[in-house]
Amino acid sequence: MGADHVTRITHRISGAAVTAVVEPDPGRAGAAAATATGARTFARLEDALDADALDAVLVATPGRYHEAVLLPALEAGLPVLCEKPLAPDPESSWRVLQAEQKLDRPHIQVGFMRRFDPEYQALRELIASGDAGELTMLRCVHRNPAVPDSFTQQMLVNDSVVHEFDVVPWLAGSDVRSVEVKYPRRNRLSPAHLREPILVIMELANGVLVDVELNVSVQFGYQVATEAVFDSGLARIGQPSGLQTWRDGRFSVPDHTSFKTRFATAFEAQVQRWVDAVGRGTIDGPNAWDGYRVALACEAGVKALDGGVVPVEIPERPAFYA
Ligand code: ISE
Repeated sequence: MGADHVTRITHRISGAAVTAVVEPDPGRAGAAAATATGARTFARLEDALDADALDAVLVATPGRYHEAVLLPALEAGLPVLCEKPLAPDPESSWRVLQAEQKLDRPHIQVGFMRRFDPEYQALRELIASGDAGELTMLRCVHRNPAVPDSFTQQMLVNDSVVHEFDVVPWLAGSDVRSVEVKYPRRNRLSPAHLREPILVIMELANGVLVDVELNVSVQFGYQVATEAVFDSGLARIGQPSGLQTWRDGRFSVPDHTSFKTRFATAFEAQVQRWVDAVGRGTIDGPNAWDGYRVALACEAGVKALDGGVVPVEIPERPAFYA
């Protein structure tokens, strides 16, 4: 993701340039910096801060390293776009919130890029308009072609369903109240240590019921789609689209094979709006409080992998994030 963002900022985003790549592996740092003219490389964020080499930070390390870079970035008073998750658990996310609240205003935007996807935005508008009546259910699918061996059972929730834990409350205008996980028959093509697919069931505070099929070994492609069920209608987003062809007795429509293309528009809009917001001294997207709420839902989701319906209790939002 880091290298991807360097290319994006260098070639497609206006109003920002990559001035420093912070990466402990010198080979990877050099390769990423080579795509951005004039970018310097540093092994540690602290070194880049000492060299006064940046005025905003995009964090794309694995989630377990986020706190270690967010804290010095906040101490330096820099605006941050932090890839999801904010931090891997509610405790570390809370520490980040505490550090941020020493500043005059929120400085962290969290990279839940689905909120910038035009189809998700259209669905949210339809739900809010009430034109199809009240929303009753959301039926979500989240399918990856394959995952590396390093992908753990907990990552099904913390790395993948984490997106639904953000975008579902944003769509439905209501928080997650409980999480349950059901296991269908295992996919024999899953890595040996994974038990998946899983069916995640969320109950929202407003009574909307949500199911998410999370399936990370489907082989054929990358699909993220949602069907919204209303009193008087249905809406669907994320279906395969593009050039339809009829050839050799077959009808076909292209589908994605990676989140990088499925959400290309969303990633670009997210980074451009963050850059524009930094220019105005603000953020423009999900904040650290959203990241914290998602961390609470993920914690419940990980517990639910072992069975039962696990409640999610969200404390009152600090006025700082109003
Ligand atoms: C990955 O880290 C992402 O963020 C993708 O959006 C998600 O679909 C995938 O499951 C994750 O592993």
